[in-house]
Amino acid sequence: MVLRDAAQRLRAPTDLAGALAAVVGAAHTLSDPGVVSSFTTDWTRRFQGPARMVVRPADTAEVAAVIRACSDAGAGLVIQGGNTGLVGGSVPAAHPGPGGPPVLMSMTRLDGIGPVDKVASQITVGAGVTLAALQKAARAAGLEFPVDLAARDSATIGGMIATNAGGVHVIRYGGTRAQVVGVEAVLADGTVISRLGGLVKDNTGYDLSQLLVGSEGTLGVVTAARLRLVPHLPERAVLLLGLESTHAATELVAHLRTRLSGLSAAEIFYREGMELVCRHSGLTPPWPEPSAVYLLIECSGRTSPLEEMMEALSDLEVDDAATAVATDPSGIERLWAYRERHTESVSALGVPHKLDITLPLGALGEFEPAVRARVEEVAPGSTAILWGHVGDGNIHVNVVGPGPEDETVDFAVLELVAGLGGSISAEHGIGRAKTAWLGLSRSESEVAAMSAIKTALDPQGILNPGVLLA
Ligand code: 2HG
Ligand code: ZN
Repeated sequence: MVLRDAAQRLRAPTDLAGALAAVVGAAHTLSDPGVVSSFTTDWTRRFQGPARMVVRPADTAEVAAVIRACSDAGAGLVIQGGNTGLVGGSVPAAHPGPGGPPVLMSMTRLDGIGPVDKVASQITVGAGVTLAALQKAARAAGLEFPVDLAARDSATIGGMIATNAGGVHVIRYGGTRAQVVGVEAVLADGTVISRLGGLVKDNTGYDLSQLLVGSEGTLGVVTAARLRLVPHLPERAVLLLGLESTHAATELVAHLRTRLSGLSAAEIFYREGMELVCRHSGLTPPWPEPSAVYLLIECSGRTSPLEEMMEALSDLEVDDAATAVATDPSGIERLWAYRERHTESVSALGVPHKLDITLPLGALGEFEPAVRARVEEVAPGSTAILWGHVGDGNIHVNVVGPGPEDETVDFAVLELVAGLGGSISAEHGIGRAKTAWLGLSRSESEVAAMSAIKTALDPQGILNPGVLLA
């Protein structure tokens, strides 16, 4: 038995390469190291690992055949969309397990966009469709896909479903999970499950589509999705305010929630982020005197939300010298740029440790100074840049300085978060970055239940090995 396993492992790479080329075509089986390396390093550059080859299937049948071939060869399979994930979940492990490096399956060729179903306000798209392409298709029909995030031009719907991506409109519409009516997916044994019929109500047992949302490619490979659309709201107003503290920002958001019917985003960033973004992007700061905290509020509607916004502010004491408002597209883009350019600006500083966390809103005011102090304590001299979706209690703690392999600061921040009743991952997932600390946010019983589901659906452990569950 042992001898047979060993013989199979030795034979697998070449046999598997031939089998995969027969499925997807030689042109879509990539093994040139220079080409493969662009798939095997993640966006942050913190996570990378070897792959046997990259395969690029074109449709669900090819995905199923790739999975069957990998299963037969006992080879691991890493699934990748736009490679915009920030926790190493869509690149191979740095140190391959006993089965050798995995195959990396890129999903970007599954990029079909179905017609908008105006009666149901839904659309069916392939897993490899980018968020920007989906948004464009929805808008052409007077509708909108309500999830939005800065990586929209590369992030794919499959990846967003796998990670239950959040973005800037969760405060109004919920995250990706809330938009998924059903998915088509291939399970680890190559069987296909399909729930693309668009039924909004369907209580016929376990909701397998929703089980796959946020499963980070460990339970099945999503190949297509049926998605909810909402009305496109053409009128927008964006307000940028300078404030003194995180506490002041959460208080203000609490007030605005009761006053703004069109509230669609409430974002926070800080002086160090504003200065970094302006330095990196050549933007001019919104006002001369830097503020400690910046709060960006967006409202949208069929008619201009500006009046409602101004009225909501009228009974508050806001500093006019630290206030900017925009209602025209270029002004709105300019104000959003201060917020959206944080990720790229931080990456220009170095390889960041990205700690995407969420806290009960009432704890954010205490957390912000505490986390800065904790980072300085365990990684003196490093740079901490904080920003996030304040309306959701979601802060992105980015630390530049410690080496990519040094996890001291990661643990220190996540431990602090857990102690305050928060979660170690808000919207980016666990990936490879946080598997060691899953127990800070999930009980032993929960991890055991998750492992049982994984074993039932993927007994060989071939799908995204090492991601989410160690
Ligand atoms: C954002 O909200 C994204 O900007 C990325 O979730 C966060 O780069 C990050 O840490
Ligand atoms: Zn975010």
